[in-house]
Parts: sequence; C-alpha cells; structure tokens
Amino acid sequence: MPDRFDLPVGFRWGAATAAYQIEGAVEEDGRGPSVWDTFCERPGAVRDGHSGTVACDHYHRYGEDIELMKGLGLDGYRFSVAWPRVVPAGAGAVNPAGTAFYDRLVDALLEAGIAPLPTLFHWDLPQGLEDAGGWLNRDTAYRFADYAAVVADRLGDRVPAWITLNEPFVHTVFGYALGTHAPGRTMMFEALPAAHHQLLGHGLAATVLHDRGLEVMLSNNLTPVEPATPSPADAEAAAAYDTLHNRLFTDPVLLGRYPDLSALGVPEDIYGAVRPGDLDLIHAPGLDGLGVNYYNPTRVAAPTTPGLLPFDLVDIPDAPHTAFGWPVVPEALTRLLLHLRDVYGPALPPVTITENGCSVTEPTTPDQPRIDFMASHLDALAQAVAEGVDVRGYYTWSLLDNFEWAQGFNQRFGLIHVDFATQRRTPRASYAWYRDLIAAHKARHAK
Ligand code: IFM
Repeated sequence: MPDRFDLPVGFRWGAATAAYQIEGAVEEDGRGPSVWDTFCERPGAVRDGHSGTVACDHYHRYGEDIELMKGLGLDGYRFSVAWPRVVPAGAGAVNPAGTAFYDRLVDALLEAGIAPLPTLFHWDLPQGLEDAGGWLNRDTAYRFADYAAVVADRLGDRVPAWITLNEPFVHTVFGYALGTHAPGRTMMFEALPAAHHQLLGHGLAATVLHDRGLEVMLSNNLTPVEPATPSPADAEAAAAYDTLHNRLFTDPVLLGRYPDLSALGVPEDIYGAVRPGDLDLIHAPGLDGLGVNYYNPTRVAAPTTPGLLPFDLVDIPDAPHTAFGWPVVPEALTRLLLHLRDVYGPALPPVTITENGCSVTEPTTPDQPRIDFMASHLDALAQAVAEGVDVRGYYTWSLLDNFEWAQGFNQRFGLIHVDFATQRRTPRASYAWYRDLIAAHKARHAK
C-alpha cells in the first residue's frame, strides 16, 4: 500500500477500547458493581436489554486480543482500567486480583512491543460512590485521586503515560443531564457540578501521576460547531453550544478558567460547586498531551422553543451518515485541530487522536465504509499536521466490536468483528488496510 499520509517519524499508531465495553467478568475475582451494571438492569435503558456482563470476554481472552494487536503492528493500545475492579467499593480496600489483571495485561502488551496507554476513568464509576452522590459529590474527586495513586504505584514502573478521564462532556451530559447513560440522572444544566468534580478529579489525579514522574493526558470528545445559517441568532446558539460541549471541558485545564456560562443560564460558580483554589488544582498540574476524540461536527440553530435550551441541534443532511446516524465530515477534523491551535496557542500541548472511527451496518464485507472513513480522517489529520499542528498519534475506535453503551451490541465499531454468541474474532478488511498502512509508514521512515 502506498504511504499517502505524510505523518512524522515516531507518529504513534494505536487502537482503543474501554473496560466495561470489552472486559465482561463483572462478578469475577472480587470486582465490585459499577453504575453501568446497575443501569443495564433498568428496563428499557439499553437497547435489546444488552449489558456488559460478558461483552467481548476480554478479561479471559486478552492474550488472543494482544496477538491480534500484534498482527496490526500497533505502537500503542489505549484501554481503560475498571475502577470497581481495583477498588471495588470505590474507596478503601484494594482488590489484589484486580490490580493483578492489569499487571498481566501490561506485561503481555510490553512483551508484544505495544505501549500501554491506560485511561483511569471511562464511565464505570463504582456503584458505592454513586450511592453517595457520584460525581455530584465533591468527595468523588478525592477518591479518584486515591485510586489513581493505587494504579500508578502498581503499573507506573512500566507505563509512562496516562489518561485521567475519558470524555467528561459525554459522561456529564448523557449520564447526569439527559439520563440516557449511567447513572441515568435527568438534571439538565444542574448536572454541571458533575463536570466540575470530574475536572477537579483530573487535576488531583494529574498531581498524583506527575509526582511519580508520569505523563498525563485528558481525552475529550470535541466537536467543531457550525451555525446552521449566517444569522446572528444561529451564531449565538452555536457559541452557546461550543461553550457547553468544548470549552467548558478544555478552558479550565488549559487556561485555568471557565468560559462565560451566562448563555447557558448557569451561574459562574456552577451552582456552588467551584470553590476558591479549584481552578488552580485543575490547571496547575499542566497537561503533557491533549487527547482528542473526534467523530463528527455539530450543526446548531437558534432554539425553536424558547425557554428550554439556548440552542437546537440540527442534522447535516448534505453529509453521508454512519450506521449510528452520525454525519461523516472528515475535513471538520482539520478545522477542529487548527481551531484548537488558534484558540489555545502556546497553552495547547501536543495532541493525540485518542478515538476516531465509525459504526458500520452489517454485513460489513468488504468493509469499505470503515476504510473510507479512516482514510479520509487520516488525510484530514495529515493536513492539520502539514499546517503546523503537533499531532503525535492516532488511536482508532475500536479494536473490537463491543458494548456500545445505550445501543448495546447494535453498533459495530471494530476493525475486528466479534460474534458475541461464540466470542469468535474475525478481522475485517479494515484490519488488513490499517495493518498495511502502519507497515508502509514504518517502511518509509526506516529508509
Ligand atoms: O464507544 C464510545 C466510547 O466509549 C467513547 N467515545 C465514543 C465511542 C463511540 O460512541
């Protein structure tokens, strides 16, 4: 395959997953319950009543999965550590069988020549902490830092770089504002203290990791926001949505301040959650890299029903759509990366694309939509790099078909097909395509 993506030497090729989406084994070896175990039991919460109880059974099959990663020639593998596996109640006693699993996983990855990139929190909060208020309770941020210390002390000798949180926007909005994800609360804007406490947890955990000489990233799901028309009302609505989705989660970490939240009708202290000194705790540790999860841009119009939300989200009908119904607009990734550079300037650390991919309707032979999706997004990424954005790596979402949250197993994002009845893994054409792409990139730089 020709190496058409002009990406720098040392650019890291990876694939990503998350614990609850692949591990299964939810009741094994002392793992405690998480909010997702509870949510999946709620009638109607997850499509077809699916749950992550078995998922891809990766807990038992990680060896086979690492062989498949090796076959791809991956430089890095992004996975998440299940907090309830390591600290079953969320606070207090550590489960030695839980830390031992991640020990084995890390050792097997290193043995295969693949750099582990763990995320500490990918939405599976221990149920015990949820019972005490979850991320609405400030104390959860401190318990997160304690858990970060446990994991870092165990794995930090072999794992130099860490991601604290995955997509605090999605967790806050779907989990606490709209209730379509665990823990299923419907608080609308009053959910935002959960965002602040996650960011506080990030800052406290970042200090823990830095104190141990480890690098820290934070992965956000970022979306370029575009007004539906050039009208001032649509522009205002787009700015409000950009504040909620992007800037609320990036400004405090990179700039040490929250954006103006007045367009959302949210008080400056986020309903009393922001205490003096918090923004320093969030910002001062600094970030060694920003993880960008990119799927699609968002088109926004002025609200048709005044008084509810300050924006309406509208479709992008001129774009093709994935099986999930998400618009496919690769050039918006270039725009997003250039925008980050322009808005944050020297405050922007090196970027890694920590997720990008699409779900494709079965049957996926010959899997062309996924290949086209990846190729066009890598072109868009290479364009941003050519224009000067420092992007260090690309982790495709996802290595395997897996439990896609409220959609259950109905959205297939994997380079590898998983038959959930037999657990048989079958690499798709996109797997071979990505393998050849990685090999071509390495061959070019070896010359
Ligand atoms: O599956 C999710 C992942 O857990 C977080 N980012 C988006 C993916 C696709 O929806």
